[in-house]
Amino acid sequence: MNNREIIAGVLKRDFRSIARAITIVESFPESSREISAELYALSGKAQVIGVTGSPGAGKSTLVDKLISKFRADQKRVAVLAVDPTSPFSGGAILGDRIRMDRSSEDDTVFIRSMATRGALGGLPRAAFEAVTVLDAAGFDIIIIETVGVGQVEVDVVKICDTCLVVLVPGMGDTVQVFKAGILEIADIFVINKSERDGVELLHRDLNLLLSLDERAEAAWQKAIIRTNALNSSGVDQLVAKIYEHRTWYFSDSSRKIRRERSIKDVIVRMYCDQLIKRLETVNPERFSEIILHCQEKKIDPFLAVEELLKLKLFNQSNP
Ligand SMILES: Nc1nc2c(ncn2[C@@H]2O[C@H](COP(=O)(O)OP(=O)(O)O)[C@@H](O)[C@H]2O)c(=O)[nH]1
Ligand SMILES: [Mg+2]
Repeated sequence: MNNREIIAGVLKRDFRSIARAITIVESFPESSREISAELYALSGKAQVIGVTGSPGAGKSTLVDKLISKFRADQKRVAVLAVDPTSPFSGGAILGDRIRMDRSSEDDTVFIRSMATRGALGGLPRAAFEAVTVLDAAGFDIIIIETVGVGQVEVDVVKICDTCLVVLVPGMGDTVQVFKAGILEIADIFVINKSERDGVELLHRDLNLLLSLDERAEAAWQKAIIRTNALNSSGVDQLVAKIYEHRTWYFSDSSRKIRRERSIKDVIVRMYCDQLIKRLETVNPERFSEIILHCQEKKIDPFLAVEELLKLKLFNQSNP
């Protein structure tokens, strides 16, 4: 399949083409350019939902249930699992998986995992481009499941429109939420496994946390929803909240601000990648020499950077 065929396939929502396009943006960013350029202009309609939280919090189980609900509402759903361990073992998905393999016209659920390591130019860029592909393909809802609350996860979640943070009573991860800067980007807190002891305590902790959030925009009241992903209790309320957020988001200027921020993130990241590549290819001898001088304490790192900045990285004809 050449890029033309892939693009045409993506626009027809052909699953094989979509999978191919995502592989390209993930592993061959150089050749993804043509695909991205064309599809980017056609993207922007989907609601991108980030689902983050500690391993074992029940994200995948919850995503399974969300998919069923969205499908019942006639939505086309795509899932990017940024977590190789995500099983998606739920019955609803199993059926979808089988159908996915057939890649027939009426397929509505696309599931794909993305490697946390090895995505050239970083995972957030790859995820951003994968979202572009799925969005242009006409999925109404794109869910990104990402494990943990580390920096990479936060960066991935930044590209989402609606951010769900999944917490579990008794795991003490409210502190994590605070530390990792998740609080600012969370739109909906999900207390999963809410049948467990400690649910009231966690709910109270979260309320307290929210009341301390200085940046709380009056516009969107961050919500706390209790769920039990095993028996689906609370899932309807969660979905209602997700739709509510979409309505608000698409009508409020916050969307613009958030998109601006995430696009800036992605551009800056790509810019840095280019810079590093140039450093390594345009004048590798000088680059090595500067590193060596720094290592030998002839110059300090600040001076090393100044030396690097003097290199003419972009005025030369080599690519
Ligand atoms: N008791 C209980 N177990 C749950 C609930 N949600 C998920 N689980 C279980 O928690 C474990 C981890 O779930 P999983 O969805 O893989 O978590 P993830 O790592 O966050 O994706 C699985 O054994 C699930 O069956 C829940 O609401 N209550
Ligand atoms: Mg999972």
